[in-house]
Amino acid sequence: MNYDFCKIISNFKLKGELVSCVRYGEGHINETYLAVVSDNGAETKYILQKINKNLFQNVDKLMNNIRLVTEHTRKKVAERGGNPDRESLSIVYAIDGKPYYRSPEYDEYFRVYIFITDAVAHQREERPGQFYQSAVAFGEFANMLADFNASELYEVLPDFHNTEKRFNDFKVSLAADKLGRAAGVQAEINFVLEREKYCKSLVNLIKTGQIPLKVTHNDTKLNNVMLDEKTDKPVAVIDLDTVMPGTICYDFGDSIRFGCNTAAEDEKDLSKVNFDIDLFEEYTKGYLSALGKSITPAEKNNLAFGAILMTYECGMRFLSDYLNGDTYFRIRREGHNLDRARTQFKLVSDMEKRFDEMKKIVAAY
Ligand code: ADP
Ligand code: GN1
Ligand code: MG
Repeated sequence: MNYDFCKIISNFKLKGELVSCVRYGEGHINETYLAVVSDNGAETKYILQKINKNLFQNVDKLMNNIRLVTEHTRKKVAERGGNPDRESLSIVYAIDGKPYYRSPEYDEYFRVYIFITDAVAHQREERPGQFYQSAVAFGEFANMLADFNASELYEVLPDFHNTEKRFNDFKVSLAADKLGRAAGVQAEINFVLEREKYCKSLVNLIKTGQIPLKVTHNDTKLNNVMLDEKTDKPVAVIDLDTVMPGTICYDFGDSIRFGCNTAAEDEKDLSKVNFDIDLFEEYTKGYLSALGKSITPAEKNNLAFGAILMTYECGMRFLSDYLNGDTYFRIRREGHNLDRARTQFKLVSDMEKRFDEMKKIVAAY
């Protein structure tokens, strides 16, 4: 779809004319563009996103969450003497004052963020220490939100990390087998079914109050954090669509899932996909140092398991989407979601073998 970006941008409180607008980043959910606006020759970059309206059915409430969270983080950054436009995600408001713009022509929702300058969202660790810094970033983000009033937040995607529910959804997709794909992926299906026992444990610990609900990010991939392009120091956490009550075991686990993979999330050659325990240690060190004393013993005891669970859950979600006909995660090639599911299951197997070591590492910090 070709959009009239000049017109879309003109509905936001921005000074200048649109010079260019190109697809940007590697997110699976929204459509992200880099927009360059010129004001008398002075160029400023912005992030323009078409919000995934299939997934986010109440954009008004979604964007109200992001407004509340970013107002909070901007205030925290200002209090510590930082630059809120760079060290927090920041909304550019629409002319009508809303934190998004609904285009009547396209019946689509768009939002604009200030571009976080001189920073990179990495797909993987390129220099030693970057993964450590991402852990510090997510730990500090959790700290900033520790005094945020969670009851103000709308639960954008209910049961987002309710693995029990995800398992049931998987079984529904399997039973429907809309495209007749199940027969070709029996090994992957069995991998999921054999591990049903994983699904209940964290859900139950939350239900019984043994693990506290906190305001968490819920999508803590390495490419959802911006690191300084020169120093690799944390700049800001981005992609705040899923900020909701959750547990830090999910946040920790999802970072490990993505960041401790020696290959890409969609690598076809599984011999390249391995769980890197040194990176696990790096992240654990960074995350626990940033969280300090706020972590409870029950949370700490379940961090390593959280990594297995989030990887299993994500693999199950990719496989469900493959069975459903690729309707949720954006795919760029045939079988993309199946490739993604396979990498996740390879990582789960690796982590299962090294679970004792993982627990020892967590206990040591
Ligand atoms: P998705 O929900 O689809 O993952 P994201 O919000 O994570 O979308 O954005 C996709 C990518 O766009 C990020 O990984 C990052 O590279 C880039 N990006 C997003 N927001 C900003 C920003 N404010 N400044 C600079 N880059 C950004
Ligand atoms: C999606 O939006 P993005 O690309 O950062 C997904 C996550 C998955 C991830 C897998 C809202 O994250 O839950 O873990 O893909 N986000 C949503 O890479 O479903
Ligand atoms: Mg993202």
